Amino acid sequence: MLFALLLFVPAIFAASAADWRSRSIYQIMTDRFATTEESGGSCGDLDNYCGGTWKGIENKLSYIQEMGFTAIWISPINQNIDQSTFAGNGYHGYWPNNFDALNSHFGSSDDLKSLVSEAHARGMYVMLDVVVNHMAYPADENAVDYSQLQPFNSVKYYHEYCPLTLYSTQTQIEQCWLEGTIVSLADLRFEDTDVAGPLKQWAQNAISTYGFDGLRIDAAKHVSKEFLSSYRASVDVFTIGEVYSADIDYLASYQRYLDSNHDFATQQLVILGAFAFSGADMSAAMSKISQIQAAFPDPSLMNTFSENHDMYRFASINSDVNANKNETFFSDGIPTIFYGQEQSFTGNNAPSNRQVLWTSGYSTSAPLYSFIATCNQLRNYLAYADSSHLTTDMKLLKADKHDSAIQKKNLLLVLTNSGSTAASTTFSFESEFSQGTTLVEVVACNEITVGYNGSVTVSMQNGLPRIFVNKSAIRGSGICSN
Ligand SMILES: *[C@@H]1O[C@H](CO)[C@@H](O)[C@H](O)[C@H]1NC(C)=O
Ligand SMILES: *[C@@H]1O[C@H](CO)[C@@H](O)[C@H](O)[C@H]1NC(C)=O
Ligand SMILES: CC(=O)N[C@H]1CO[C@H](CO)[C@@H](O)[C@@H]1O
Repeated sequence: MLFALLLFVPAIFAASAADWRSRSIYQIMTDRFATTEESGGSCGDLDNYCGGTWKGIENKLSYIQEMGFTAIWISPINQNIDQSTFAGNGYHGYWPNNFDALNSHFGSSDDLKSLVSEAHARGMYVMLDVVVNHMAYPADENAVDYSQLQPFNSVKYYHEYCPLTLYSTQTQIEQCWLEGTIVSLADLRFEDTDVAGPLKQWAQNAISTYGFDGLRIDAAKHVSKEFLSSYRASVDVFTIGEVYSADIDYLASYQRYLDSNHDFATQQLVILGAFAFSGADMSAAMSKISQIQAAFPDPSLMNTFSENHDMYRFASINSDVNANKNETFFSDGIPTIFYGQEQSFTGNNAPSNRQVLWTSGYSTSAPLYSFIATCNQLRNYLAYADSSHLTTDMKLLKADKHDSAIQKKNLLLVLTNSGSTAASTTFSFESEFSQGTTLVEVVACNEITVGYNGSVTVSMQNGLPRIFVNKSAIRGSGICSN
């Protein structure tokens, strides 16, 4: 069935926000995903380099593409602090000390070009993670040797040291230094042209040299909105910002400066609220959806996710694999899965949530691998067949403590947080489909007919979601032989 995806691949050049809207993104931590030889030892120390490379990613693009993903997001590419004596190297990419050099652990410039061109040949976009807030030095703030940082090699390029302790004060958030535990994160004076200029120039060069289709801006909350907006204008590619906040209005305000932001509101209030915590109240969580839709300038461009490199893995909060099959894919935003999520990786705080994939015994027959593939296939098709699908907001039809029904145009999701061991129950509601419409249930491929005034009744069992789609809307897709 997956062959169908390849037919819908548009040509790649200067991807716009509208082009990104229909994508789904696989987030990779470059050091942890794949080695060049596609094998490699176990990683003794998750605080240090484990051996993943750009070549490794390139060699494993099929694993990602066969799950239906149409974009990847890779770790920052710059040289990071790296000392053999130092427990805590920048394997993750967020501790840059030289913007003029690539991170040689990940490979060569040619390897990176080759990864991007192979992704493009497959019709996949590549999003680059960029650091603009700070440079890193492996000592405390009094001992930073600025001459070692390139190109910002003088104290004049940095905000005067103050520890960021008051998260309620925007000036502190932007101008004080992030706590770097064992390293100093020297906070760049993004408001000065001799800092902002080179940062923009660097990004423009990276985009033109390697062909990246979008940027993910690390710690976007910690630079100013003015900087974000002029940076966005100068790079002229789609941008997703990391504005770590589940405050709906605060988060939404940033979408006026960047195309998109990670949707921490949906992640924490809706997804974790409905599915992750014991005693979760589906109805209370789902009631946030309309609030979120009203606040965001464009919910369809927000970035929906449930795990990332800084958060607890979902499976470490709720190990029930069926609870993990929920609405992430069919929210209004662009869905993103963090590498290993398809293998039900556990792990809470970093670095335990950043395990290596190659020693994990991963398999393409893992239950979430095929579930994600099905969800991607359906979303890719609906986006291709009907451009208004993605921009039609989800509508909550009904919710109680454990079950909910949500319609997004031709798609109907019936979700439960009751878990795998729950007894079978019946859930009835009125949909917006007209009486007599045939709905196909993906995965199982059975059909139901909508009753009087849109009514639908489904039985919920084993804590599994049920995903239905208007049969006429998938004609010719190959989905469930339609
Ligand atoms: C089902 O899909 C078809 C094709 O997109 C559409 O014409 C029809 O209106 C849809 N039916 C309902 C009830 O939404
Ligand atoms: C039909 O459905 C709509 C929407 O759910 C509801 O407001 C209305 O009361 C229903 N009418 C009847 C006759 O059931
Ligand atoms: C298949 C899928 O998208 N499952 C997601 C459901 O939501 C949780 C977070 O609440 C994710 O971790 C799952 O991957």
